[in-house]
Amino acid sequence: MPSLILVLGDQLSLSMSSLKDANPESDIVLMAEVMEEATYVGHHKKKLAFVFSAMRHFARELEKKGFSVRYVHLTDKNNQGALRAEVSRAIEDLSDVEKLIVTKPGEWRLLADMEDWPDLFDVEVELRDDTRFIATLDDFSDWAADRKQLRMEYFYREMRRKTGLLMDGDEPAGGEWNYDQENRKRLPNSKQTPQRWFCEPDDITQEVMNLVEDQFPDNFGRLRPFNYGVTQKQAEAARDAFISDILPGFGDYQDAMAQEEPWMWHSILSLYLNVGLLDPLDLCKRAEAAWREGRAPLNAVEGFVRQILGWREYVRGLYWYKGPEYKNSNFLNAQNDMPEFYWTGETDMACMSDAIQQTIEHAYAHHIQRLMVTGNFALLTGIHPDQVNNWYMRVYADAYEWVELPNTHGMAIFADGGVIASKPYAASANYINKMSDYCGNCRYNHKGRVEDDACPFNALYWNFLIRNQEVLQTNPRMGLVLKNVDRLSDDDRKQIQARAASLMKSFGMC
Ligand code: FAD
Ligand code: DLZ
Repeated sequence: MPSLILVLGDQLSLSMSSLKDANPESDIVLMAEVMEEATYVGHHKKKLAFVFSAMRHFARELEKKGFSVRYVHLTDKNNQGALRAEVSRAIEDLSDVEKLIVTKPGEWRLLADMEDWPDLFDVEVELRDDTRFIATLDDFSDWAADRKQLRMEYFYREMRRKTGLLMDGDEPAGGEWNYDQENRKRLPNSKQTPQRWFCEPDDITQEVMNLVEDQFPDNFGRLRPFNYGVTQKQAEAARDAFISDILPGFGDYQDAMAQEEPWMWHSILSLYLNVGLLDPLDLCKRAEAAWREGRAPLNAVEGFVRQILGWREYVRGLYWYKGPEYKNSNFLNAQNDMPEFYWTGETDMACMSDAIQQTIEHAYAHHIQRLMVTGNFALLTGIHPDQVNNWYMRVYADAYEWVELPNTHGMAIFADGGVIASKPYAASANYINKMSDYCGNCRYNHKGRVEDDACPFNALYWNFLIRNQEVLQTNPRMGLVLKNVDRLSDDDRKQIQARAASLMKSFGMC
């Protein structure tokens, strides 16, 4: 008897649990472009083009494998605009469907909706676990259950042991678990960044780009040129080019930033991983093989594997472990509005302008820009967590709540009070200057604190510490930094607070 298999826009893997026992002869795969998913946040135009084009290409792949695919285009006359309504319409139209099979979605919002489906539809509904991750959700909760602190590093070590990745017997390869200390080089002026793999849009992507232009003209971001891959084959080509040409340099400059250098040695693979065009375990194994065969150094490969086997798996586990209430905390009582320049990049702060302009252009910024530039600014100025989370969901091609939320809410703005980070990632211009060439190209002086031309990050940093001194006082990792606040004279404090207030006013924040 036929089953209807719903495949979502970020479930584009032939190995999906929903497809594992599918019978192409009898089963029907449903894929639907719907306004509800396209508008629950106002996605970047490039993300919309990427997801719709990747969905259309995946439907073709399924058809080549002999599946019947019921593909609903966004502008189809009868499109009901929501996944549940499209499932309902498909069940009605097909009349002999006995069972609906879906792999669980990546967001609480949609899972809550799907959990009502058994009561709504006259067919059996089977929600299957998403098996594309290296750790199961039970693995994560078993690990987390008796711990006071859920630090990524210990989860990562457990995952290394579990998978055997970068292990020599029971010991970590090279003797250390973590080569983070070797991943903090500044980019020398003379060093050229490498050429990257990109591709030209085919007819399907061109058609989707026209659709996005037509239906979402006011969304954030620049649509053209569009050069991301949209098929598994293209994602694999991007992966192979990364492993052979870029990975060897990944470690050294992992934390570095440079003006008009959006990619550095980063992989630009998150958008493919997150929709299922690449497999995370396979990617880690390929990176490990590059080290074992002498094609990449250990600090690079360990750093890369840590991002995927460690951070990516950890934030996903934590998102589901903490539940939908996780996003409601506001530990630092941040209440301010996001300044307009987050949407335009029009600010004299060279680092903010560059990170935001790249985001507009590419729907991409690398991790340190997200954390230590735009995230740090939001932390220091106390932008309300809902606004910060909303911004990160809207502007990046790889944004899905399971990965965006822990990174933003926990890592960047400490709104969870320390579930993820042991202390706030608050930094002054000193850090940005150390890790980038931004300050040399900026109209602000990175050394000044309260003068008219002083870098805003400095007064905002000190003001952040003054404002949050009491609530951070009990954090053992903040002791040293807060001692410096105690040393400020009354006059220093007043000047810092006055400068911070005047900056915030000039940014339209209060
Ligand atoms: P690389 O630097 O090449 O890293 C390799 C891979 O490791 C990435 O492709 C990604 O899959 C994984 N990875 C690296 N860091 C993290 C991390 N902290 N958490 C989870 N996976 C990680 N990543 C997303 O995929 N989607 C998001 O919506 C997202 N939002 C973020 C918001 C903030 C505030 C911060 C600080 C980070 C966020 N990240 C997010 C994590 C990280 O910034 C991106 O994964 C990375 O920049 C993607 O670029 P890349 O593929 O070149 O990564
Ligand atoms: C991101 C996205 C977009 C823009 N559009 C669709 C869509 O039209 N149909 C669909 O099935 N999925 C889409 N997606 C991906 C979903 O939003 C994603 O599956 C959920 O957020 C769960 O992770």
